[in-house]
Amino acid sequence: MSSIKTIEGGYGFGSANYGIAVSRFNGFIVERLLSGALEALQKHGVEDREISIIKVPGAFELPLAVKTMAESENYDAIIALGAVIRGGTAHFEYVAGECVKGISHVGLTLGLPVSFGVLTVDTIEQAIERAGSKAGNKGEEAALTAMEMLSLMRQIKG
Ligand code: INI
Repeated sequence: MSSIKTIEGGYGFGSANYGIAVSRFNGFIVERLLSGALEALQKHGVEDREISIIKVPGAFELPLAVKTMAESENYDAIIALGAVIRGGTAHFEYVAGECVKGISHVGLTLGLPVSFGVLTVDTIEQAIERAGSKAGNKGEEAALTAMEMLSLMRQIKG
């Protein structure tokens, strides 16, 4: 058997505070992502008191909210949820682009897991598919990723 050490994250590893930043734009989709994220956290033993939900107007506002949450040091991991739908906006590229860039920047510069549960799709149908029907629930995936990355970072730091 190999003696090489392998470190991999997992779920259900002890207490942690999760902040979920949620955009209200396209709320009928984003609420489904939020339900998926909450179910995933609760399924793995996260208590309600360990979860805070922060609402912002749209996906463009998510980076500032996520940055402020990270700087507050009140959260061990942050999950960003939103839906940018090309069919519904002429400035899709700008909103989606700034959102992705800003959110990833926060995770890298402030050194905590920030998972990206923001749909960037062409149509409402595609958004529905990714919000709990045919193509899974991206909110659930983002929550699982946040837990896994937090567990991984705690192990790496030792
Ligand atoms: N915000 C979204 O979250 N999704 C969208 O699809 C969207 N569209 O279609 O424009 C959207 N726009 C609002 C934007 O996020 C900001 O709230 C707004 O520009 C004010 O800064």
